[in-house]
Formats: sequence, C-alpha cells, structure tokens
Amino acid sequence: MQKSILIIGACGQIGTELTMALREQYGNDSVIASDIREGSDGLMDSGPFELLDATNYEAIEDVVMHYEIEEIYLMAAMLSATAEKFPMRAWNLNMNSLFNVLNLAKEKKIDKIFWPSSIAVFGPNTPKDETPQHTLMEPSTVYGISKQSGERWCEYYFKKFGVDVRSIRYPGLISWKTQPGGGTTDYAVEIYHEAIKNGRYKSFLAKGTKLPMMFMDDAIRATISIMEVKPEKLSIRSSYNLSAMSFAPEEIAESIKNHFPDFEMFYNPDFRQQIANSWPSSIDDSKAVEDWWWAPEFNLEKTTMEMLENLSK
Ligand code: AKB
Repeated sequence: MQKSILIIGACGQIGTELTMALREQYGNDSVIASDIREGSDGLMDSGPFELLDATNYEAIEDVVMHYEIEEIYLMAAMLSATAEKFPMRAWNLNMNSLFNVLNLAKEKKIDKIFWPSSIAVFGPNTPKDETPQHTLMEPSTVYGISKQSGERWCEYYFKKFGVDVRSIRYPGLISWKTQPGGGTTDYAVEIYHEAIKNGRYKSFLAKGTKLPMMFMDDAIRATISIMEVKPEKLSIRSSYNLSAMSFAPEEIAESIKNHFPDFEMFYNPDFRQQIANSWPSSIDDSKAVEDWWWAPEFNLEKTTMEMLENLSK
C-alpha cells in the first residue's frame, strides 16, 4: 500500500534505522526524512530529506502540505541524561514537538502519529520487577516527566478529538548503525564499541543495575507493527509497555567475554546511576502481546553476536 510518511528526527539512533526500514517497505520517495541537522550518507542519499525544527509548527505544516503527508513518526527528543542538564530545553523540545503533530492530526492535516514513550515514565515508587502496564508512575527525571505528560496528552487527544496516535514505552535500545546520544542506557552500546577498540570499558552504571533493553531490529519491527494494526485492536492510547530482555552491566560484560575472553570491565558510576535507580528492572508487556501479537527475537546473546560481528567489519 502506498502512503506518504514523514519522520521527524530521522538522523538519530532510532530515526536512522526506522527511515531505512520504512523506505524499504513503502518505497524511497514515499518516506520523507527530516531533522534539524543532516544525517548519514545512506539516509541522505536514499530518499527525500528536509531540514526541519520539530518545535516549529508552521515549518512542519509546510512539509506536510508539500508532500501530502499522511503519517508522522515523531522521533525527535532530548533523552534522560542530557535533559537533566538542560531541563527547560528538554521540556520545550519534547512537549512542543508533540503538540505540533497532535494539533496537525486534530486539524485533519495528517491521519496517524507514532510517538515514542519510554520506561522513564516509571519512577522510584513503581514496582521494579515485571512492571505492569497500569501502575504507580511518579517519574523523577525531566525526561520521564515529559514522557509521562506526553502519554496523558496522547490519550486525551485520542479520546477528545479522535486523533489516531500510537505509542510504545521503549526500553534502552542497542544498535550498531547509529550511536545513541544523551541517554542513561547508552552504556549498553558504548561497551561494544570500546570492547572492539580497546578491549576494556568503564561503565557509568554500577554492578547490579538491571534495566530493560532491546535490540534495534526488534524496536523497529515493533514500531512498524503497531502502526499497521487496525485501530480497534489498540486498547491503550497512552503508550504500550514493551519488553525483550533485562540485564545488568556485569551480565553484558560476561556475554562479551564469551567472545573476547580478555575483555576487562571497570565501574565508575556517575549522575546517571540515580536515573537508572529510578527505573524498572523488567517490564510486563502482556498488553502488547495481546493487542498486536508482540514477540521479541533478540536476547542478550544474540544481540552481542550481532553487535560484535557488525562493529568488527
Ligand atoms: C534513555 O536512556 O534516556 C533512553 C530511554 C530509556 O528512554 N534510552
């Protein structure tokens, strides 16, 4: 089926791979990549690209009108660690960009929105293990507060104006094509780069800090799947819990050691430890399984193999 799609924040960790996957599926010219800066050659050369500020409503509206956009994937956001340093900038980017696309849909200028939420919506008082879909949520980070508020607004726009907005609470995402930036779970990507380059890694999270994680291929598949499901199947219009694996820094180190026995791990926790301490260890995603048949394909071992193989090339 042909449709015109706009990705906002296409040059980031998720945006880059999502753009390529959607171009593969719907054709290069149907998927318009946009970001505040230019991205990798592969992304820039494979289809249309627009320089776009996610906080500028008129600029987004112009692109939507020009390309007759039907769906927007809003991937622009400031992540947890950077947001603690720039609270107002984070709030401005994370909230205004969301309002821009919600209002475009409310005004019937687009049909459908994907907006990413995060495990950061949960807080220190949330049950840590197998965190349920509906539970106590008192996020204690700037990023988490913006994602929690965003979820409330998504549900509000769906109920009040019939806006077809769909969302997933991503765990930490692991990928080799594009590096993450400014997140608390970034260590789980850096560790593979450092293992190959230097044979050692100094973790900014302490031993025992178990967090929910996911390999990027699973995250992209989940994102495209939830957008393809018939609207009546979706019982959650805030954001779905999603799960693949959970591990602590020493476990990822062990899985690297299985391939590089000389790999050395050190620990030097910094301010990101406090953020990680406020997040769940594992997630109950039974609603996503029930509503749109979610099933992950990558565990830690398979992720480590993919990462080491591709980064070694
Ligand atoms: C972060 O660490 O900030 C993100 C997230 C879990 O949303 N990767």
